[in-house]
Amino acid sequence: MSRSLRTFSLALLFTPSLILVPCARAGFPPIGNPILPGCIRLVGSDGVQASPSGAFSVVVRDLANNPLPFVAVIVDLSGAPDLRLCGNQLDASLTLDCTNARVSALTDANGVARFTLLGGGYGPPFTIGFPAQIFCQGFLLGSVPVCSFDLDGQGGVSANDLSVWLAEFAAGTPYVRSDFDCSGDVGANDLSFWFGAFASGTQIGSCGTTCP
Ligand SMILES: [Ca+2]
Ligand SMILES: [Ca+2]
Repeated sequence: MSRSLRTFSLALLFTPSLILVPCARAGFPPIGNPILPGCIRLVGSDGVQASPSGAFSVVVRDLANNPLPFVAVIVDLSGAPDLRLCGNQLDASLTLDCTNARVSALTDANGVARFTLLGGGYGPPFTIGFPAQIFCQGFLLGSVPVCSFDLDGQGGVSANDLSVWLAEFAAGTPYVRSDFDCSGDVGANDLSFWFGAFASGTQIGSCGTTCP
C-alpha cells in the first residue's frame, strides 16, 4: 500500500462519522413489540410478602422481535398522585426510586421483567386514564391504568376501603384507582374484584412507610 493510500485509510478509520456500530447493538432501541400488562394493581401484603394478585410482567423486544435480556424496565407512577408506593417493596429484585415514584426490574434471559408493586391510595381521588408509564432504555414502551384495593392506604384491604370505593363509584367519574377490572369505568364488576381481594386475606397490611 502506498504511503498516501495508507494515510487516507487511516483518516477514514478515525473520522467520527464513520465509526461503525457493533452488530451486537443493532437491535436497539427496544421499541419493537413489547408486551405490557392491561393494567397495574397495587397490592398490600401479609406482612411478609406482597399479595400475588398484583403480579404482572413486561416483555421487551427489539425491532427484530428478539427479546432483550438484562435491561432495566422502569414503571413510573408519578402520574397518579392519588396513589403511593410503599417505601419497602419486600422484593430484593426490584429497585425503588421513592422520590420519583418509580420501580425498576431487570429483564431475564427471555426479555421478561416481573413486578408486584406494594402501594395504596392517598388522599382524594384525582387520576383518570392511563397514568402508569413503562420505560426501557429511556424509551416509553406504553402507558397503562393503575389501581389499588387499599384505597385509604391504611389497615390493609378492609371495610373503609369499601366505603371509599362506594363514594368514588357514586361520584360518576371513572377514577382509575377504583377501576379494578381495568375496564375504563367504575362499576359492579370492580366491586366483585374488591371482594375477591378482601376475601383472599393476602392484603391485610398496608405500607409500613409510604413514598412521598
Ligand atoms: Ca385500607
Ligand atoms: Ca371497571
